[in-house]
Order: sequence, then structure tokens, then C-alpha cells
Amino acid sequence: MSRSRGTTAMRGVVLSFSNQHAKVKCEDDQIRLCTIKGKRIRALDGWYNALAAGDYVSVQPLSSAEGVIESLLSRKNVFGRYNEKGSADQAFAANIDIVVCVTSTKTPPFRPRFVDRVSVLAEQCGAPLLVVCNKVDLGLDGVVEKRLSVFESLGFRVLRSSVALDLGIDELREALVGKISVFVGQSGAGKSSLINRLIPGTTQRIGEVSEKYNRGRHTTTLATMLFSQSGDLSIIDTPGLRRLAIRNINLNDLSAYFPEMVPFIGLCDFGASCTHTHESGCAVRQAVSGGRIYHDRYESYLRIRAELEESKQWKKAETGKPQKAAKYRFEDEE
Ligand SMILES: Nc1nc2c(ncn2[C@@H]2O[C@H](COP(=O)(O)OP(=O)(O)OP(=O)(O)O)[C@@H](O)[C@H]2O)c(=O)[nH]1
Ligand SMILES: [Mg+2]
Ligand SMILES: [Zn+2]
Repeated sequence: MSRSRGTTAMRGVVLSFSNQHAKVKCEDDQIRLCTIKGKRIRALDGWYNALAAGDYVSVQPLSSAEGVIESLLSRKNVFGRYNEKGSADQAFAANIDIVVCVTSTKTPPFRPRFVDRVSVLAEQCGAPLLVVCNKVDLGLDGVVEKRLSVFESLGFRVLRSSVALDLGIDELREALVGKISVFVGQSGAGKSSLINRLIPGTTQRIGEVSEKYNRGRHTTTLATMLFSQSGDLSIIDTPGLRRLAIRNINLNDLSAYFPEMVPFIGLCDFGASCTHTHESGCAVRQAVSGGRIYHDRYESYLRIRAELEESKQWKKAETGKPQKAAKYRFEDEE
């Protein structure tokens, strides 16, 4: 261990990171605002940001309020998405035990394709997915119920909640106790409201859902880790997402991130080279026609695949100039 000013480096967990500064909760329970030593911690290859909420770091304390991060400790996993402005993958959270996708029945409307995308990213991260359908006080129609039951049939846990009516909060707490969780979802779905209820006293700002767009306003602007007083809950609140771009998946691996497709992969006539998009003798397509794979989830597969394919072509056509965001054919989350 290195020494400076008579203090010993200590371990800490990153609560938030922006502008090359991280708020770190150190072993001695002090929260220190930390710089990065000599800017030595660069973003890992292909990543937009160097540190994410949930990262473990080694900190050289300068005082009870400040410190210097000396190193990033190895990550168990990372949950993130593709940042189109930065043309790189952006980590929202690291070392996650469970991904919580917060949706709402209405205002903003339920977007199943958004959840499909989160489910793919959660599979890729290797963390289980919990789908929360919030705002049930506004009504839960048959179409939403159907899609929720599809998620349940795939083994994803689904909870229905209402902050307004105090419904489902205890179940959610039980599902999260002792774990590090990340809350993701569309802006205005109620992530911060749920967290404020789970961890009383947290002052996560809550926004009004914009009437005009009915989409929420992006009230939370920085991924931040929050703890309950007793330490039994560790939740990372994230800014609402409008789009969830996916790029860093190998085209051939995508089907493996759809659990319902896994049993059929390899049974297609074209074997491992089947793209499951148009081939005859495709076991996946047969399972879709036979109703064993839900058609709308398969549609999400096709859309994400098309997006991956398109971004790959874009890269090929690139001429060394800064890469612009690829144009999408699908606006799944809008
Ligand atoms: N009717 C109803 N409104 C809710 C419920 N939960 C949250 N809201 C409202 O929804 C709005 C948005 O809530 P937030 O908690 O800020 O949503 P968010 O997901 O954190 O939004 P971003 O930070 O922008 O991503 C606020 O006006 C909340 O009061 C609920 O269960 N029922
Ligand atoms: Mg919020
Ligand atoms: Zn196939």
C-alpha cells in the first residue's frame, strides 16, 4: 500500500462520477470528493467513461472530505448502453447483483420493446432482471398485462407497484435486500419516486411528467448510488432513457440473449450460421409460428439485429473521419 501524508490508501465505492470527479464512500464511512491520480485511470477500451457508480476503487484520503483515486479494482460486471454522442459504450453501473427495469402503465406509456432491450443488456451483464410496472393506480390494461405475463413466463420477475397507493413497495424492498441494484427506465416512470419510498430520507428529485410529450423530463441527471441507513439496500438511480442503443453485441451472439430462443439455436437447418431472420428450416422461426416464442419478442430481436447490422455497415463505410451516429430505422423507445 502506498502512503502519503501519513495516511493509508483505503477501499471505497464510487457513488457517482462526472467531470473526472467521483464521490466515493470510503471504508471509514466518509464520503470524499475524489480526483483521479494523474488521470491514470483511463476508460477501459471501448468505454466512454472511466468510472461508474458501483465501482470499487483504491483512494488516498487527503482529508475527511477529499481524496485521490489511485486505482480501479476489478469489476464483476458492468451495466451500460451505447452512448451515441460519444460513439462508445457508457457504463451506468458496475458490480450489479440485479437490474431493475422500472416501467409505468401510463404517463409515460408502457414500452415493451424498451424492456426487451433492457433484458438483452441485463443478460449480457449477467445480472437477473426484475421488471417493475409502476403507476398501477392509473390502471393496467390487458395489453400491458399480456406483455407482463410474457416476461414472467420467460423467468423474469415482475412486480406491480404504485408509489401513489403504496403498493408493491415492500415486495420490491424484499427483492433488493442485501443486493446492489441499478434502476433503469424511461424518464418519468417513477424510479426516483420508488427509491425515495424504499430509502426514506433520500432526496432524489422527482419530476413532473411533461404533459406535452408524456415522456417525463429527465429529472435525474447523474447515476448515483444510494444506501439505506441500515446498509441493507444499495440502489443506483440512473437518468431516464429515451433510447437504448445497443452496439457492443456480436451479431451471432444476440439470439443467446433471448432466453426463449436458446433451446432452438443450433436446431436450424443452417446450424450456427442461421441468422433466424429469413432462412427456411429455421427452428426459431418455426417456434415463433407455433407460438412457442412470443412474436413480439421475436420482432424485438429482428429490430435489434437490424440495428447492429446497420451500425456495422456504417463502421465499414467510415473513412477515418469522426464517426457520426448511425441512422436508425427503428425508434423503439419513443
Ligand atoms: N400516479 C402515479 N404517479 C407516480 C407514481 N410514481 C411516481 N409518480 C409520478 O411520476 C412523476 C415522475 O417520477 P420520477 O420518480 O421523477 O421519475 P423518474 O423515473 O425518476 O424520472 P427521471 O429521473 O427523469 O428518469 C412524478 O410526478 C411522480 O410523482 C405512481 O405510482 N403513480
Ligand atoms: Mg429520477
Ligand atoms: Zn434459425
